[in-house]
Amino acid sequence: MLFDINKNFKEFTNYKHSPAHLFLNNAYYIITAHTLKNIRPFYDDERKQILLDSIFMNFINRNDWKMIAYFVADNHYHLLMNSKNNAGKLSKIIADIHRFTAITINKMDNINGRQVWYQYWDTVITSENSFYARFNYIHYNPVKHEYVTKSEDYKFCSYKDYFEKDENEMLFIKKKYPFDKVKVREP
Ligand code: NI
Repeated sequence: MLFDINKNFKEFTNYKHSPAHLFLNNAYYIITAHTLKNIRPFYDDERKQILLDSIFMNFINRNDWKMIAYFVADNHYHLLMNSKNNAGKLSKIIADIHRFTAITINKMDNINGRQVWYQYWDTVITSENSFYARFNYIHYNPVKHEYVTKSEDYKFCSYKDYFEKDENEMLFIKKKYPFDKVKVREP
């Protein structure tokens, strides 16, 4: 399998009676954020790249999270990540990404003070099935949102990288862990 994930799920079960929004180090998070209703600020490749770069810069370079899967669209993104030792910084990281990208995009489009982002949601993943179902769900997003007919053709999604590395394993995972019952917030 692609990831050695069992240890982390075991760690999570030790905490299962804790409040729902406790931040868990070395846990897998699915994170979704979308923009204010009816606006599509990241409407071209240049703008999507700014958002994706900011996600990588803030989560990975500045706070050492690990990226598992990502999808970036005109008006939302989904991430599957490991928090490593910086789970408590999640809301600060997101705030930094959203502040920077809003200012940058508004400047490019000459729109003063527009609110770009609406909200974000995070969920800790608690089982291997759930992990891979969400992994598949994120990777179906380029097709789901009608950007392309094959996910490997979409530039702003991690699927193409996995597909290039091991097409057969990706198809195996897709078959083994169906994502049709996965509930992820969508705009
Ligand atoms: Ni989506």
